[in-house]
Amino acid sequence: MNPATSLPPRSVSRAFADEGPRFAEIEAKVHQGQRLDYEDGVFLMHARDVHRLGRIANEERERRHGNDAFFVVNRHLNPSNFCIYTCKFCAFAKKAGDPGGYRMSLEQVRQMARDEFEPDLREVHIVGGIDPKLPYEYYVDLLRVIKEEKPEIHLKAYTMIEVEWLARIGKRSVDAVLDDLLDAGLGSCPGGGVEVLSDRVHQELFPGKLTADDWLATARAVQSRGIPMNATMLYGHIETPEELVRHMVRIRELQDETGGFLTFIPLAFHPANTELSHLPGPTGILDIRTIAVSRLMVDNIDHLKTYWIMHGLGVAQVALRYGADDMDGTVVEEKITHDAGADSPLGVTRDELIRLIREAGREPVERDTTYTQRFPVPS
Ligand code: V47
Repeated sequence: MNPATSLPPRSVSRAFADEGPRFAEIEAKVHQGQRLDYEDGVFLMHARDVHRLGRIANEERERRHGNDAFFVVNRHLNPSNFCIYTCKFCAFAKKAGDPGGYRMSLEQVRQMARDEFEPDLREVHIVGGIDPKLPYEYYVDLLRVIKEEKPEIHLKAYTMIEVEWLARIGKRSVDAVLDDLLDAGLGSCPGGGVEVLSDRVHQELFPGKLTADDWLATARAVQSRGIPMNATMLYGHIETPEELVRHMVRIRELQDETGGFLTFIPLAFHPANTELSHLPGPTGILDIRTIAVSRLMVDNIDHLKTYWIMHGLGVAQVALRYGADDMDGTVVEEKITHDAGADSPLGVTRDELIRLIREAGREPVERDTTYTQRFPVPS
């Protein structure tokens, strides 16, 4: 027999021939614009031919965004690391008396905005611990202080965990909290705090924090006020592939209802200095698989972010060819992942992001937070 004639079609690996028919079904659905179902997602989370999965995700990514790869010139601000919650995956949170605990005064925030914010900064990403010592007014005034110093900067501030906490300590409805935050300059909300929408994982890793239903209800309230937000998904710890697919489906269901999510962001768990430090953390293949499956399953959120702080710069470059279209930003000073052992840099320059994106064969596009404006990048 001529070995050449017995080869499977080009780029379909012989080693994974048993997966061929199922992949072909999924490919046909994607090409026809049909929604993948939960079982499709579970198949893809287990499929051995990650390259074929990536090729389908990449086609879908290029259909939506061509060769563009987005980034934002931003920085992170974590006003306090004191937190009432004890989440097993977290190395950032401190209790009173712990070494390394800090809380910024509003005057320190003002000084930082005045003296340290870069001239081309477009976004500040603000998230902190649930600090029992900070009053309601601090959260509102913190936004106001930054806006007084730098009115043009977009404030992406406070997860659903913080929004719900503010309603509690402020003795107000979530809607009234949002009124105050909007009045002080809130532009959008980051997607953290959701972790995995699974009661089992919630019970095991972050009991006491918002349940899946409560996170979704708070997100619904935020989005129905017209506030754009993101959704994250923390993977690579004790969750099962099925739980990740269920998370994607639940986020997608809310997006069908509201349309308010801008970006979906899979976050790679870092175990060091956490109660889960015995776990190995995600592998490169799980990173790439999760990106690709997210692109295909979360079909109604336009953007998919590879958060290079957690993926590392190398995996983030590869992710841009496996479904991701956004590399987040310059970040400047990251604490949550670096407290948990990340070996990525604390931040990168705009020029470095542009270089990394170009090296991945993509066209860098500097964006604002909501993807409504694009800014020229040097050629
Ligand atoms: O909610 C905590 C996660 C999140 C660890 O909206 C950990 O644009 C890995 O939400 N290993 C905060 N992850 C970060 C976040 C985020 C990041 C970038 C962009 C956006 C956005 C949002 O980090 C937390 C939690 O899920 N996290 N500890 C850890 N050890």
